[in-house]
Amino acid sequence: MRLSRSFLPTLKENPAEAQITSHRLMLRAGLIRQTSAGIYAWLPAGLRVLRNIADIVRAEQNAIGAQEMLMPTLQSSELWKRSGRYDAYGPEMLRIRDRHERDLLYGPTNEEMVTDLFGQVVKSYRELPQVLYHVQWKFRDEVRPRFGVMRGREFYMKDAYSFDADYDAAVDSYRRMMLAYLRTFQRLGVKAIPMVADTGPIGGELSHEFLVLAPTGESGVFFDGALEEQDWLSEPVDISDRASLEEFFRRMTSFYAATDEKHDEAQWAKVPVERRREGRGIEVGHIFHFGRKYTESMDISVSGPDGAPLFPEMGSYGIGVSRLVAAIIEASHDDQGIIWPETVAPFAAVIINLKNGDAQCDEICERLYAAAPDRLLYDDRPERAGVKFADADLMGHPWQVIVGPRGAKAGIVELKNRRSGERSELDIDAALARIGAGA
Ligand code: 5CA
Repeated sequence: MRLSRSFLPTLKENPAEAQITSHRLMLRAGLIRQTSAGIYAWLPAGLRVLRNIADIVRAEQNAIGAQEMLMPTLQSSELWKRSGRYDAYGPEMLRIRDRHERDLLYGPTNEEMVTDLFGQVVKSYRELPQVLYHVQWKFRDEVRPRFGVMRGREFYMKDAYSFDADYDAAVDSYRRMMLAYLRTFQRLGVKAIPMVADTGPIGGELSHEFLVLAPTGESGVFFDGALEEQDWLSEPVDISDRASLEEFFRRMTSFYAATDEKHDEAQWAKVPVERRREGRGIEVGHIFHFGRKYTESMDISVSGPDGAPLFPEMGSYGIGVSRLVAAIIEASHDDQGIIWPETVAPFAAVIINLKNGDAQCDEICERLYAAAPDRLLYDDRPERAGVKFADADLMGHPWQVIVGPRGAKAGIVELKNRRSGERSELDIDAALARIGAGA
């Protein structure tokens, strides 16, 4: 993308309405704009980040055998009356009436709809397990939407639902999902700590929240620092083997981690002092096992081994995709701006032309840009170098390729790493190779 022609409105000043760093930086870096309270438009750079996150989430869901589908945002009130949640959900649910006076709602979550669809399709226990997911907009009419997309009214969520024949198989599904979550967050470049949680209005008995540490987090958290050091991507788990899943889960839950609601001083005292981590956390994911709550209340069964109706055991598994954009920024920024992890960055690098109109600078920039126009941002604006540097730091591209007249003569560019600040001088091909845009 050429910055001179892009819809990428950076701001020099801090917007008055933003109280926390991520909200300020998302507005200043031109990622989002508010369109009404708690509702945001995603501008081109913001949408790229949102998509990158969703794609990593999808890859790890697919890796454990979950199947992607897409359910609509609007749901019939009838579905929710069947589970008994239509009234129970209260004023957070946005209720809508169509021209035929039928009651609809904008989905805050999809347990009812997915259970109904499952019931229409799956008839025998032999077809289990089934794990279905979608990545879709949700609406919750929060009393106090705040902190930008961190607590929005409309937000983007990945929600998955598992259906199993019995409790043990449902626990296997839960553990597979736990592994997928740990791998997802690691790939996103955030340390999200799994903590035992309350199940709230979703219901159920087994539940974990995933929290990213940040001073503006809404929950107090206590955990064993060893959890931050684990490499879940190389954890040897055979996801088709119950004993292997159990061993993984035992190891993971052997480290202490709890939110303030579930904190236990006696257990905490057993964590070595130098490994105790205390702070605040942002919830970026939440997984639940709730058994037959929906299959029974909605009367959805399959035929069991003995021919009798079998009500599948369910779990649901959410990741706040739009909230993650903010959470990643809370965890990865400095005074100059955002520092994107390479896996989610909107652009792999920005090319900074220090002297627009200089034949050699222009030529080298064009050559660099042509290598991967879809993944590079070319700052071709007729601005001062200082403005370009400040915007590059603000937007947080992992690499800056700086092209000035002196180096250009010799075919050399300067490469700056946003995170480490390290600079090196390289020829064009070496620079492209380093930023992952080489031939
Ligand atoms: N049905 C279950 C799991 S699929 C469910 O809805 N879980 S949840 O309520 O915990 O939401 C899942 C995730 O969505 C949360 O962990 C959080 O990251 C995100 N989320 C929830 N409410 C909001 C909100 N108002 N703004 C942004 N993200 C939100």
